[in-house]
Amino acid sequence: MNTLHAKRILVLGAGVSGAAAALLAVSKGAQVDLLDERSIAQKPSLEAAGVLCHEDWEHEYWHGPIDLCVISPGIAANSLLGRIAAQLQSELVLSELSFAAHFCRVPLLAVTGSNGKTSTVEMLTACLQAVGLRALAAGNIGLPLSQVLLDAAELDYIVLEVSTFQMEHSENLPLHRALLLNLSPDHLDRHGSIQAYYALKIKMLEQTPETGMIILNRELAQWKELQTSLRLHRYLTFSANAELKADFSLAADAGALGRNLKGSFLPLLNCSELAFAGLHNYENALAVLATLDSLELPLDRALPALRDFRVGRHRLEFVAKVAGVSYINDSKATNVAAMCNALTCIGKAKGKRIILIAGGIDKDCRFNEAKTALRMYVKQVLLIGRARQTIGLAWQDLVPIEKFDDFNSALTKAVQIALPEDVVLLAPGCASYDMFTGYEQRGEIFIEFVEKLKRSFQK
Ligand code: UMA
Repeated sequence: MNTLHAKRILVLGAGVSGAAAALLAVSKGAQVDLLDERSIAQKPSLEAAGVLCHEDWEHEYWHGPIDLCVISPGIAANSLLGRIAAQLQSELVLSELSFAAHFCRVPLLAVTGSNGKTSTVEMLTACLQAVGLRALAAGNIGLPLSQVLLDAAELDYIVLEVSTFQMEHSENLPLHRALLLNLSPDHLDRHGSIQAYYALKIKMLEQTPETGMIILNRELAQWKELQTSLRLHRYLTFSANAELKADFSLAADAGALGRNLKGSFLPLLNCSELAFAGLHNYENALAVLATLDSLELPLDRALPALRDFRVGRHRLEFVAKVAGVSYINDSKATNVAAMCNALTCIGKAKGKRIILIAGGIDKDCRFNEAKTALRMYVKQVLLIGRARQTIGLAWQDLVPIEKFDDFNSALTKAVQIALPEDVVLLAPGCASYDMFTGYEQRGEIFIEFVEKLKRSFQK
């Protein structure tokens, strides 16, 4: 599929993915129709490039010949545009990722998992650049692969963050490396069941050509659903659990990251040298080391980039200490597993001193799974958002709980009840779209509130 000359392509969704896919298709000679249920922000530039834009689309069908339908990741099967795709033969429908990947000649290093994808993609990209390679982070991180191809920069590697939304209509992804970080329930509202969600994660490994290689969490290496992929591919493992003796591992005393070779542990980096903490972050760094090793790159040249790496905003971000209380923003914790990581990471250092602000849109996650971490580390829970009743019921016998109609009231309450040495932690375990434009806005409002509080104490 190097040219699409005179092919009719229907693109569903005109966000960043759909707009870039439409332009890519036009650049390959296709006639492109682009549909969106809302107005199309980039309509003038898209039409100038030859894309036929259909905004405010409200029909459940599309008449007209189609050679291919490219679907944006945000379009669920049960949505209006999703139903248009469902009426087509399944082999005619491709994800934006899969569509773009067919034209990509740069080796793709794909990262998936329930948590830590963005940090790992950023770490891996930084390490490749430190080794002197031209690497770019793309995919679910915010830059669609179609856009990377349109920009046509000279690259040695593209590091792709891959979501299950993107995998729904992906076929034959030509991946050079496929990394599976971890698996825990998420996005069940979209995929319907844990099995369906895990299957989409595993699909990324299954689609990797046999010439590619898999890098996976040692804890997943026994999963029966993964055995076919592991039989067909070479693979390396990593784990923060030293007992599992993964290829890349944390030391038994948790003081270093290193590799297990012929029964011996060879340290590569001391944890005290790293600018980030938390077992989940160490595990991401181990996944990066394993990937670099699989590419036969000199690890010693990548280590400075790992040492200096800082995890992005809204991820266990220390905001300030005010009146002896630490305020930590982990707005990116949008599922229960990420929330538990945050509780464990802070709780291990501080004990049962956390005032947890949680809630938002429940993605059918299992709030019961946070029970142990709550009992051990949380003294009070302040709940917000649409899921506050559901979460309240799941946790009612474990910790004192209070529910709030708005974020500001919950934050004000946290300040009132926090004692010196306590930690006020925003780790919602839920999506944010019921009250905010995204997890970024939720985190920014938290930070603004804490900074204002800090200033009021300085007066
Ligand atoms: N639209 C419809 N009908 C629908 C759904 C969407 O018409 O039923 C239209 C919207 O009006 C809008 C467009 O489709 O104009 C949006 O398309 P999209 O939701 O696919 O979003 P994009 O802007 O293309 O961004 C997508 C990813 N979005 C989603 O998966 C929801 C971005 O991930 C990704 O960064 C980007 O492609 C580049 O690859 C975001 C995300 O939230 C950050 N991802 C989820 C997550 O990380 O949890 C999976």
